[in-house]
Formats: sequence, structure tokens, C-alpha cells
Amino acid sequence: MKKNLLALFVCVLAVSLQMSATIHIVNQQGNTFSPADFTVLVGDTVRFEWNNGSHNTVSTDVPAGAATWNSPLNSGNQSYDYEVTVAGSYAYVCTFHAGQDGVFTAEAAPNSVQNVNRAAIEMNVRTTANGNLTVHVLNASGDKATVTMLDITGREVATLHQGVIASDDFTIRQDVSAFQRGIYFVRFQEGSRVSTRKVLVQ
Ligand SMILES: [Cu+2]
Repeated sequence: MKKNLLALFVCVLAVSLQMSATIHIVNQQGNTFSPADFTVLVGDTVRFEWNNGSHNTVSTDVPAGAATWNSPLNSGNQSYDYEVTVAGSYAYVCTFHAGQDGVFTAEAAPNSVQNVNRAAIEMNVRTTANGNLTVHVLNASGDKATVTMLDITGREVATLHQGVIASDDFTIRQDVSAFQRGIYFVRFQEGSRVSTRKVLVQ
């Protein structure tokens, strides 16, 4: 039973990670890449998109443990996707054109797998079209719990729940229609157990 719960949790996590991953477009335009400098979260994808001419995108500096890349960008290879798996700074060039280069910085995603205590909490977070946020907690332990909402910089913007969650199937609803559009994090803390989910308010 415990094993099933864990499998379900990993599954839910995988789905939520996949759904929340962002694709960042880097446009080739003449002998430039645009934007030339930006920030992503681990788990996001950087998509290089060809516009004209014959170019490539070749990594020149990646963090330890990150994959390098080398892909043509031309009429036959109009885009290239690089999935970011390691935090740190990435630099790349087009080897055909001196000065055609760019960088991006990857920050650790608060909901990356290694930050989540898998022994514990199942939490499902979603937003609905009418501006409601639903947080569904499946296996709270009965300790005092705090559920907060953080903005992309980690600043707390709302307390969604504070107190013991007695039920093992508990739903929090929050009106987020007044919130600025963007990426937020829902953080569940119960004793030493912490679980975080990324959520898009749109
Ligand atoms: Cu080029």
C-alpha cells in the first residue's frame, strides 16, 4: 500500500513537473540570439529557433554534470530543444559568426525532486479558469500544517491554511483572481516535512 502511494506520488510529481515546465524561446535573428541573457528554472526547456541564414548553437560552458549541445540552426533544422537539468550558468555561441553568442542562468526549481520529502505528502495543486486555486492534500499526518503561497522570488504572498489537517483527504480553495498572472509556488509544511508545487496563475 505504501509502495502504491509512493508510486502515485512520483507519478503526480512527474505530471506536475511536466505541466509546469516552461519553454524559453531563443530567436536567431541575423547574427544575434535574442534574448541573449535570461533566467530559467531547472526542468525548463530552452528552444533555439532559426529565422534565416545558416547558423548553429554550440555550448561553450555548462555547469558540472550538465549535458553539452551542438546543433545546426538552418532551414533544415529550424529549432533545437535543450532541456535544463542542472542549476548554473550556460554559455553558447554560433561557431559560424564571431560575436553571435548568449548565456542563460538556471536556478534550482523549488519543486525539483531532490527537494521533496517523498516519504510524506501528496499534494495536488491546480488553478481553474475562474480564478480559483485548489490545493488537495491526501495524506497529512495530523501535525500542525502551514500551507503558503510564494511568488517566483520566494516571497510569501498568501497563507492558504494554518492548523492541524485532521482529514487525510483535505482540500483548500483560494480565490486568486486578484493575483498578478505568473508562476507561483504552493508550499506545504508539516513538522519537518515540506512539499512544494509550482503553479501558473493565468
Ligand atoms: Cu551564426
